[in-house]
Amino acid sequence: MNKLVEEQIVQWIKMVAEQTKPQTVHWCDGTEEEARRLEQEMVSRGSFLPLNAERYPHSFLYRSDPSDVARTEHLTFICAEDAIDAGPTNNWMSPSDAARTVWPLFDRSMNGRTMYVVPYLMGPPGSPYSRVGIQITDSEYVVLNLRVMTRMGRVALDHLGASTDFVRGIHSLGDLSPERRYICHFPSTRTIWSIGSGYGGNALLSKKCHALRLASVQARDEGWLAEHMLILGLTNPQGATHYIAAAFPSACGKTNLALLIPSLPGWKVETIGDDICWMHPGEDGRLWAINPEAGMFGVAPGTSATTNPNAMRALNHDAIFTNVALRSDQTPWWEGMDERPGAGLTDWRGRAWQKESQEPAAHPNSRFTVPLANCPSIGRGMLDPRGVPLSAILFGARRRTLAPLVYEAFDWQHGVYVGATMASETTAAATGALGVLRNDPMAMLPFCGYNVGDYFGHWLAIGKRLARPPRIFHVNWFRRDATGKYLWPGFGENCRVLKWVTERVDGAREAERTPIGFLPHERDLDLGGSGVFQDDLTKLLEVDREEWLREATRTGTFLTKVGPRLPVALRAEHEGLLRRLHG
Ligand code: SAT
Ligand code: MN
Repeated sequence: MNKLVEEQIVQWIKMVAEQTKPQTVHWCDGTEEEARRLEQEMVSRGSFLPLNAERYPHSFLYRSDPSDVARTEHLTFICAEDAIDAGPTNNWMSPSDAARTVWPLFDRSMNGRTMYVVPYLMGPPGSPYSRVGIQITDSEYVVLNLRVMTRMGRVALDHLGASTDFVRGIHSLGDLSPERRYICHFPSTRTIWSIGSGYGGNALLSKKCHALRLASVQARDEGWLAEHMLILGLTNPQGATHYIAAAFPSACGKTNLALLIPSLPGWKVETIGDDICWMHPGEDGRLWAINPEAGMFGVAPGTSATTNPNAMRALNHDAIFTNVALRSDQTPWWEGMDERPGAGLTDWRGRAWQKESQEPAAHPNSRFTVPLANCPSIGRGMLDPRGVPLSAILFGARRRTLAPLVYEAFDWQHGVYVGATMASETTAAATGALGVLRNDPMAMLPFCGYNVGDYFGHWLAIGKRLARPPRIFHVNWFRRDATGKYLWPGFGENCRVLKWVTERVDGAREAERTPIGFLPHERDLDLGGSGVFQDDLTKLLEVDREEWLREATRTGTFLTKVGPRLPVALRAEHEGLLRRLHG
């Protein structure tokens, strides 16, 4: 960082301090000593509970305010100058309205607290694709989480060099009242204001606010893509590796897929990222991906030694747990963990848990924060400044009906249509009703920082620059039968689908052409030892024309809502699907 850049940063910090009036200002260096000191402060204040030091060394439980446990999409705004640039899927607030109504909430909001200045780097050090942000916050919990999720301190300022191109994030807990909670994004000044929440995606501004909402705008301007995707490497028994990126809405199994241990002998998965992916067209005509993050902020419930052994190994040391339950031996517990909770369980709010209470002991959106370096499956590609070249992109939804286990798009343009029109059932990752089907284009509905019609156009434009584009697939692990039973076992068995995906990429498998795309021949999905019945596989690969026609009507309504900026090519894809379904 040079002198001029430093001056700019200091000026900005002074301006924020004048508004928020903290007791002191502390520049975070990201060191071990600094983290230990903050942890001790949290422990002595009672905000951090040290966990059983033998079973969970150097790990803590944090309980958030019970009204602050998930992202609040209705309080999240894109503050573009013109409403049309936020588009039909975002809440819009004009920058002047934000200045009038939101900025005053920061007035004295840090009174009596320390203001932390957190420089962070998104992406591998030394990568031309990495970006810097500086987050101001008055929450020690946020600082400690950012230290896991990003590369924090000196490394970020060094990366900045003589550039002032960094994202400015201002975060304050305020009074934590949902009435005075706002998460505002200003694309033109690359600035974020977040007040009234200490929860993950609302408060760790590096994550959704920077690496998705603002980065998506930057990516549009500069010719790349910022996506809500995991990245994994899949190596077959012959030793050939394919990299795959996969978009799923929040709490639909990205972390489980990214850390998968294949049930098929001889296959291996390495983890590059579990939530966010920045992709750049390379000179070789391929699409190259980096993970901007350094840690995982994973959903705890459902994580177990059976469903995700790598996660269980990653989270039993140096972890922060948020809103999980606590056993009497000071170990964390959540629904879906294989181990029994035993007597004397304390629920996520800190109350004695009653078995009869019907309420879950851990909050359904409870989380673990751990460095990706903890993860046994971590891949070396995660640190490669060039990223990893993608062979395939998966779009995944949570659908109890309709969507088959897997199908492949005809080409890039059709794949963009498949991603753009995906719909998924809502989860506990955001406040609001659960299990409601909604369109969630590319799993970016809550995270695309600009007009979604322009976003689709940008995807189409990127495809034109790729001589060797990744193939695009749609997957659904969540299909159920009439009794509600899941038809597919998921987790480690998902490698059987990934295997077919890579075989398609290698040109080693024929497929069946259907109106919605290419489906596997039943014989080509290797089911040996999976326990899946042939009947169920038939159902999993079924394309019901009537059902798809009803879906197409729903999709048509969504495309109309996208409005005048919907690319004509996607309208044409829609017409094409209708013709094929009628044909
Ligand atoms: O809370 S986060 O937004 O970071 C997690 C998620 O919802 O994907
Ligand atoms: Mn996510």
